[in-house]
Amino acid sequence: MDAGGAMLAETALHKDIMRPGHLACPGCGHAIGVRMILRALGERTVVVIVPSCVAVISGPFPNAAFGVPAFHSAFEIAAPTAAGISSALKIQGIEDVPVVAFAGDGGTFDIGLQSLSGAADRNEDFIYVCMDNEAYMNTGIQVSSATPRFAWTGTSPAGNTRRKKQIMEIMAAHRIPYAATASIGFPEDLTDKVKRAKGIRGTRFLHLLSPCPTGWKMAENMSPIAAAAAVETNIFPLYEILDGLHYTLNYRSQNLPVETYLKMQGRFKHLGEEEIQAIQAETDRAWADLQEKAARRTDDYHF
Ligand SMILES: Cc1ncc(C[n+]2csc(CCOP(=O)(O)OP(=O)(O)O)c2C)c(N)n1
Ligand SMILES: [Mg+2]
Repeated sequence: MDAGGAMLAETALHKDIMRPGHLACPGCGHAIGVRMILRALGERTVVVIVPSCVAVISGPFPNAAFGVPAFHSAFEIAAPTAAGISSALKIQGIEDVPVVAFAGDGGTFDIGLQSLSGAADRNEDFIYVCMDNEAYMNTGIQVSSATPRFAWTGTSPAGNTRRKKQIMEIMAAHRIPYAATASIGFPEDLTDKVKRAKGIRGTRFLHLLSPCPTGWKMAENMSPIAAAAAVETNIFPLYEILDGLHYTLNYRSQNLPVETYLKMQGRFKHLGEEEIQAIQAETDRAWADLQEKAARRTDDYHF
Protein backbone atom coordinates (compact mmCIF):
# COMPACT_ATOMS: atom_id res chain seq x y z
CA MET A 1 0.00 0.00 0.00
CA ASP A 2 1.39 3.47 -0.85
CA ALA A 3 1.54 6.36 1.66
CA GLY A 4 -1.78 7.84 0.43
CA GLY A 5 -3.50 4.48 0.71
CA ALA A 6 -2.12 3.94 4.21
CA MET A 7 -3.35 7.39 5.30
CA LEU A 8 -6.82 6.69 3.89
CA ALA A 9 -6.94 3.36 5.70
CA GLU A 10 -6.36 5.18 8.98
CA THR A 11 -9.12 7.77 8.67
CA ALA A 12 -12.18 7.22 10.83
CA LEU A 13 -14.35 6.38 7.82
CA HIS A 14 -12.01 3.84 6.36
CA LYS A 15 -10.37 2.31 9.38
CA ASP A 16 -9.47 -1.19 8.35
CA ILE A 17 -9.36 -3.92 10.96
CA MET A 18 -8.33 -6.66 8.56
CA ARG A 19 -4.68 -6.44 7.62
CA PRO A 20 -3.21 -6.60 4.12
CA GLY A 21 -1.26 -9.75 3.30
CA HIS A 22 -4.04 -12.30 3.89
CA LEU A 23 -4.01 -15.67 2.16
CA ALA A 24 -7.07 -15.41 -0.09
CA CYS A 25 -6.92 -16.08 -3.83
CA PRO A 26 -6.94 -12.89 -5.96
CA GLY A 27 -10.43 -11.44 -6.23
CA CYS A 28 -11.88 -13.62 -3.45
CA GLY A 29 -15.37 -12.47 -2.38
CA HIS A 30 -14.84 -13.72 1.18
CA ALA A 31 -11.78 -11.48 1.68
CA ILE A 32 -13.77 -8.45 0.49
CA GLY A 33 -16.75 -9.40 2.66
CA VAL A 34 -14.79 -10.05 5.86
CA ARG A 35 -12.91 -6.79 5.41
CA MET A 36 -16.13 -4.79 5.06
CA ILE A 37 -17.81 -6.55 7.98
CA LEU A 38 -14.88 -6.04 10.36
CA ARG A 39 -14.71 -2.38 9.36
CA ALA A 40 -18.39 -2.01 10.29
CA LEU A 41 -18.04 -3.89 13.60
CA GLY A 42 -14.87 -2.18 14.81
CA GLU A 43 -11.86 -3.52 16.66
CA ARG A 44 -13.69 -4.61 19.81
CA THR A 45 -15.00 -7.74 18.10
CA VAL A 46 -14.40 -11.46 18.52
CA VAL A 47 -14.44 -13.65 15.41
CA VAL A 48 -15.26 -17.36 15.16
CA ILE A 49 -14.17 -19.21 12.05
CA VAL A 50 -14.70 -22.79 10.96
CA PRO A 51 -13.09 -24.80 8.16
CA SER A 52 -13.85 -22.88 4.95
CA CYS A 53 -11.91 -20.48 2.77
CA VAL A 54 -12.32 -17.88 5.56
CA ALA A 55 -10.14 -20.03 7.82
CA VAL A 56 -7.44 -20.08 5.15
CA ILE A 57 -7.69 -16.33 4.50
CA SER A 58 -7.03 -15.47 8.15
CA GLY A 59 -3.73 -17.35 8.08
CA PRO A 60 -2.14 -19.11 11.06
CA PHE A 61 -1.23 -17.51 14.40
CA PRO A 62 0.87 -15.38 14.92
CA ASN A 63 0.45 -13.99 11.38
CA ALA A 64 -3.37 -13.93 11.32
CA ALA A 65 -4.83 -11.20 9.11
CA PHE A 66 -8.04 -10.39 10.94
CA GLY A 67 -6.70 -7.89 13.47
CA VAL A 68 -9.11 -9.06 16.20
CA PRO A 69 -9.18 -12.22 18.35
CA ALA A 70 -10.21 -15.12 16.11
CA PHE A 71 -11.19 -18.57 17.39
CA HIS A 72 -10.97 -21.53 15.00
CA SER A 73 -13.66 -24.09 15.74
CA ALA A 74 -14.92 -27.32 14.12
CA PHE A 75 -16.82 -27.28 10.83
CA GLU A 76 -20.24 -28.08 12.27
CA ILE A 77 -20.30 -25.77 15.30
CA ALA A 78 -19.77 -22.14 14.28
CA ALA A 79 -23.01 -21.03 15.96
CA PRO A 80 -22.67 -22.73 19.37
CA THR A 81 -19.00 -21.71 19.52
CA ALA A 82 -20.02 -18.08 19.03
CA ALA A 83 -22.80 -18.50 21.59
CA GLY A 84 -20.35 -19.91 24.13
CA ILE A 85 -17.85 -17.09 23.67
CA SER A 86 -20.64 -14.53 23.86
CA SER A 87 -21.88 -16.03 27.16
CA ALA A 88 -18.34 -16.18 28.56
CA LEU A 89 -17.86 -12.47 27.80
CA LYS A 90 -21.11 -11.61 29.58
CA ILE A 91 -20.12 -13.62 32.66
CA GLN A 92 -17.05 -11.36 32.78
CA GLY A 93 -19.31 -8.31 32.56
CA ILE A 94 -18.31 -7.52 28.97
CA GLU A 95 -21.48 -6.54 27.15
CA ASP A 96 -20.18 -4.39 24.30
CA VAL A 97 -18.11 -6.90 22.30
CA PRO A 98 -20.01 -8.50 19.42
CA VAL A 99 -19.14 -12.08 18.53
CA VAL A 100 -19.34 -12.79 14.82
CA ALA A 101 -19.17 -16.27 13.29
CA PHE A 102 -18.07 -16.72 9.70
CA ALA A 103 -19.02 -20.01 8.04
CA GLY A 104 -19.29 -21.05 4.42
CA ASP A 105 -22.40 -22.27 2.66
CA GLY A 106 -21.29 -25.87 3.20
CA GLY A 107 -20.78 -25.13 6.90
CA THR A 108 -24.18 -23.43 7.14
CA PHE A 109 -26.68 -24.94 4.68
CA ASP A 110 -25.38 -28.50 5.24
CA ILE A 111 -22.94 -29.40 7.96
CA GLY A 112 -23.60 -26.73 10.61
CA LEU A 113 -27.37 -26.49 10.12
CA GLN A 114 -28.35 -28.57 13.13
CA SER A 115 -26.21 -26.64 15.60
CA LEU A 116 -27.17 -23.30 14.00
CA SER A 117 -30.82 -24.25 14.43
CA GLY A 118 -30.30 -25.08 18.11
CA ALA A 119 -28.50 -21.81 18.81
CA ALA A 120 -31.10 -19.80 16.88
CA ASP A 121 -33.90 -21.58 18.73
CA ARG A 122 -32.34 -20.46 22.04
CA ASN A 123 -31.90 -16.99 20.52
CA GLU A 124 -28.23 -17.00 21.55
CA ASP A 125 -26.53 -13.63 21.28
CA PHE A 126 -24.21 -13.52 18.24
CA ILE A 127 -23.98 -12.45 14.60
CA TYR A 128 -23.71 -15.31 12.13
CA VAL A 129 -22.49 -14.60 8.61
CA CYS A 130 -22.95 -17.27 5.98
CA MET A 131 -20.30 -16.57 3.35
CA ASP A 132 -22.10 -18.09 0.39
CA ASN A 133 -19.89 -18.88 -2.61
CA GLU A 134 -22.33 -21.66 -3.58
CA ALA A 135 -20.05 -24.70 -3.22
CA TYR A 136 -17.42 -26.33 -1.01
CA MET A 137 -14.63 -24.22 -2.49
CA ASN A 138 -11.88 -24.81 0.06
CA THR A 139 -11.77 -28.52 -0.74
CA GLY A 140 -11.86 -28.04 -4.51
CA ILE A 141 -15.37 -26.98 -5.69
CA GLN A 142 -17.86 -29.65 -4.63
CA VAL A 143 -21.64 -29.18 -4.80
CA SER A 144 -23.45 -28.01 -1.64
CA SER A 145 -27.14 -27.44 -0.98
CA ALA A 146 -26.46 -23.74 -1.74
CA THR A 147 -25.27 -24.50 -5.28
CA PRO A 148 -27.75 -23.15 -7.82
CA ARG A 149 -29.60 -25.44 -10.21
CA PHE A 150 -27.65 -26.34 -13.38
CA ALA A 151 -24.33 -24.96 -12.08
CA TRP A 152 -21.16 -26.87 -12.84
CA THR A 153 -19.10 -28.03 -9.87
CA GLY A 154 -16.52 -30.81 -9.60
CA THR A 155 -19.23 -33.15 -8.28
CA SER A 156 -21.97 -31.90 -10.62
CA PRO A 157 -20.00 -32.05 -13.88
CA ALA A 158 -23.12 -32.07 -16.05
CA GLY A 159 -24.84 -29.34 -13.98
CA ASN A 160 -26.44 -29.43 -10.52
CA THR A 161 -29.80 -31.24 -10.58
CA ARG A 162 -30.98 -29.81 -7.22
CA ARG A 163 -32.36 -26.37 -6.41
CA LYS A 164 -30.69 -23.99 -3.97
CA LYS A 165 -31.93 -24.52 -0.41
CA GLN A 166 -33.99 -21.59 0.94
CA ILE A 167 -31.81 -20.79 3.95
CA MET A 168 -33.48 -17.43 4.67
CA GLU A 169 -36.86 -19.16 5.02
CA ILE A 170 -35.30 -21.71 7.35
CA MET A 171 -33.81 -18.96 9.52
CA ALA A 172 -37.06 -16.95 9.45
CA ALA A 173 -38.89 -20.04 10.68
CA HIS A 174 -36.80 -19.80 13.87
CA ARG A 175 -38.30 -16.33 14.50
CA ILE A 176 -34.88 -14.83 15.16
CA PRO A 177 -34.85 -11.04 15.64
CA TYR A 178 -32.83 -10.28 12.53
CA ALA A 179 -32.03 -12.02 9.25
CA ALA A 180 -30.83 -10.25 6.11
CA THR A 181 -29.33 -10.95 2.73
CA ALA A 182 -26.36 -8.91 1.57
CA SER A 183 -23.99 -8.81 -1.35
CA ILE A 184 -20.36 -7.78 -1.64
CA GLY A 185 -21.52 -5.86 -4.74
CA PHE A 186 -23.51 -3.49 -2.45
CA PRO A 187 -21.01 -2.35 0.20
CA GLU A 188 -23.18 0.42 1.76
CA ASP A 189 -26.11 -1.94 2.17
CA LEU A 190 -23.83 -4.56 3.70
CA THR A 191 -22.28 -2.02 6.10
CA ASP A 192 -25.71 -0.72 7.16
CA LYS A 193 -26.92 -4.23 7.87
CA VAL A 194 -23.87 -5.16 9.93
CA LYS A 195 -24.29 -1.98 12.00
CA ARG A 196 -28.01 -2.65 12.42
CA ALA A 197 -27.28 -6.23 13.46
CA LYS A 198 -24.70 -4.98 15.97
CA GLY A 199 -27.38 -2.90 17.69
CA ILE A 200 -29.77 -5.85 18.15
CA ARG A 201 -29.47 -8.59 20.82
CA GLY A 202 -30.09 -12.27 20.09
CA THR A 203 -29.36 -14.35 17.02
CA ARG A 204 -28.65 -12.29 13.95
CA PHE A 205 -28.11 -13.98 10.60
CA LEU A 206 -26.54 -12.48 7.47
CA HIS A 207 -26.65 -14.37 4.19
CA LEU A 208 -23.82 -12.85 2.17
CA LEU A 209 -23.39 -13.65 -1.52
CA SER A 210 -19.63 -13.92 -1.93
CA PRO A 211 -18.45 -14.98 -5.40
CA CYS A 212 -15.43 -17.23 -5.91
CA PRO A 213 -13.68 -16.47 -9.23
CA THR A 214 -12.00 -19.90 -9.21
CA GLY A 215 -15.17 -21.91 -8.60
CA TRP A 216 -17.45 -19.71 -10.69
CA LYS A 217 -14.92 -19.79 -13.52
CA MET A 218 -14.57 -16.08 -14.15
CA ALA A 219 -11.81 -13.45 -14.10
CA GLU A 220 -10.36 -12.26 -10.78
CA ASN A 221 -11.87 -8.77 -11.04
CA MET A 222 -15.42 -10.09 -11.44
CA SER A 223 -16.49 -10.86 -7.85
CA PRO A 224 -18.19 -7.54 -6.98
CA ILE A 225 -19.63 -7.27 -10.51
CA ALA A 226 -21.15 -10.76 -10.38
CA ALA A 227 -22.41 -10.12 -6.82
CA ALA A 228 -24.12 -6.93 -8.03
CA ALA A 229 -25.52 -8.67 -11.12
CA ALA A 230 -27.10 -11.34 -8.90
CA VAL A 231 -29.03 -8.55 -7.18
CA GLU A 232 -29.91 -6.64 -10.38
CA THR A 233 -31.36 -9.81 -11.97
CA ASN A 234 -33.37 -10.68 -8.79
CA ILE A 235 -31.45 -13.93 -8.41
CA PHE A 236 -30.24 -12.67 -5.04
CA PRO A 237 -32.52 -9.87 -3.78
CA LEU A 238 -31.51 -7.67 -0.86
CA TYR A 239 -33.99 -7.89 2.01
CA GLU A 240 -34.39 -8.14 5.77
CA ILE A 241 -36.70 -10.25 7.92
CA LEU A 242 -37.43 -9.01 11.45
CA ASP A 243 -38.65 -11.57 14.00
CA GLY A 244 -39.17 -14.05 11.18
CA LEU A 245 -42.27 -12.15 10.09
CA HIS A 246 -41.66 -8.65 8.79
CA TYR A 247 -40.06 -8.57 5.36
CA THR A 248 -38.46 -5.41 3.95
CA LEU A 249 -37.03 -5.10 0.47
CA ASN A 250 -33.91 -2.93 0.65
CA TYR A 251 -33.34 -2.36 -3.05
CA ARG A 252 -35.46 -2.10 -6.19
CA SER A 253 -33.42 -3.91 -8.79
CA GLN A 254 -33.09 -3.09 -12.48
CA ASN A 255 -34.88 -6.36 -13.31
CA LEU A 256 -32.13 -7.38 -15.72
CA PRO A 257 -32.57 -10.74 -17.46
CA VAL A 258 -30.91 -13.61 -15.57
CA GLU A 259 -28.80 -14.25 -18.64
CA THR A 260 -26.75 -11.13 -17.77
CA TYR A 261 -25.60 -12.85 -14.60
CA LEU A 262 -25.29 -16.38 -15.98
CA LYS A 263 -23.17 -15.38 -18.99
CA MET A 264 -20.50 -13.86 -16.74
CA GLN A 265 -19.64 -17.24 -15.32
CA GLY A 266 -18.02 -20.29 -16.85
CA ARG A 267 -19.90 -22.56 -14.41
CA PHE A 268 -23.06 -21.85 -16.45
CA LYS A 269 -21.53 -21.89 -19.91
CA HIS A 270 -23.09 -25.25 -20.88
CA LEU A 271 -26.63 -23.90 -20.36
CA GLY A 272 -29.04 -23.87 -23.30
CA GLU A 273 -32.02 -21.56 -23.87
CA GLU A 274 -34.39 -23.96 -22.09
CA GLU A 275 -32.36 -23.98 -18.87
CA ILE A 276 -31.91 -20.20 -18.95
CA GLN A 277 -35.67 -19.75 -19.34
CA ALA A 278 -36.30 -22.19 -16.47
CA ILE A 279 -34.02 -20.09 -14.23
CA GLN A 280 -35.78 -16.90 -15.40
CA ALA A 281 -39.22 -18.34 -14.59
CA GLU A 282 -38.12 -19.54 -11.17
CA THR A 283 -36.48 -16.19 -10.41
CA ASP A 284 -39.60 -14.27 -11.47
CA ARG A 285 -41.78 -16.44 -9.24
CA ALA A 286 -39.48 -16.03 -6.21
CA TRP A 287 -39.23 -12.25 -6.76
CA ALA A 288 -43.04 -11.95 -6.93
CA ASP A 289 -43.36 -14.01 -3.72
CA LEU A 290 -40.85 -11.79 -1.96
CA GLN A 291 -42.62 -8.61 -3.04
CA GLU A 292 -45.87 -10.03 -1.74
CA LYS A 293 -44.30 -10.80 1.63
CA ALA A 294 -42.80 -7.31 1.83
CA ALA A 295 -46.19 -5.74 1.00
CA ARG A 296 -48.04 -7.75 3.66
CA ARG A 297 -49.36 -5.77 6.62
CA THR A 298 -47.56 -7.16 9.64
CA ASP A 299 -48.27 -4.49 12.29
CA ASP A 300 -51.00 -6.58 13.86
CA TYR A 301 -48.77 -9.62 14.37
CA HIS A 302 -48.32 -9.93 18.12
CA PHE A 303 -47.29 -13.53 18.59
C1 LIG B 1 -16.50 -32.38 9.76
C2 LIG B 1 -15.66 -31.94 8.61
N1 LIG B 1 -15.95 -32.38 7.38
C3 LIG B 1 -15.21 -31.98 6.32
C4 LIG B 1 -14.15 -31.14 6.49
C5 LIG B 1 -13.30 -30.76 5.30
N2 LIG B 1 -13.57 -29.41 4.82
C6 LIG B 1 -12.83 -28.36 5.23
S1 LIG B 1 -13.26 -26.93 4.49
C7 LIG B 1 -14.44 -27.71 3.57
C8 LIG B 1 -15.24 -26.96 2.55
C9 LIG B 1 -15.98 -25.81 3.14
O1 LIG B 1 -16.97 -25.35 2.24
P1 LIG B 1 -17.84 -24.12 2.65
O2 LIG B 1 -18.39 -24.28 4.01
O3 LIG B 1 -18.82 -23.86 1.57
O4 LIG B 1 -16.76 -22.92 2.71
P2 LIG B 1 -15.84 -22.35 1.50
O5 LIG B 1 -14.57 -23.16 1.52
O6 LIG B 1 -16.57 -22.53 0.23
O7 LIG B 1 -15.61 -20.94 1.87
C10 LIG B 1 -14.52 -29.08 3.88
C11 LIG B 1 -15.42 -30.06 3.25
C12 LIG B 1 -13.85 -30.70 7.79
N3 LIG B 1 -12.85 -29.85 8.05
N4 LIG B 1 -14.62 -31.11 8.85
MG1 LIG C 1 -18.66 -22.40 0.04
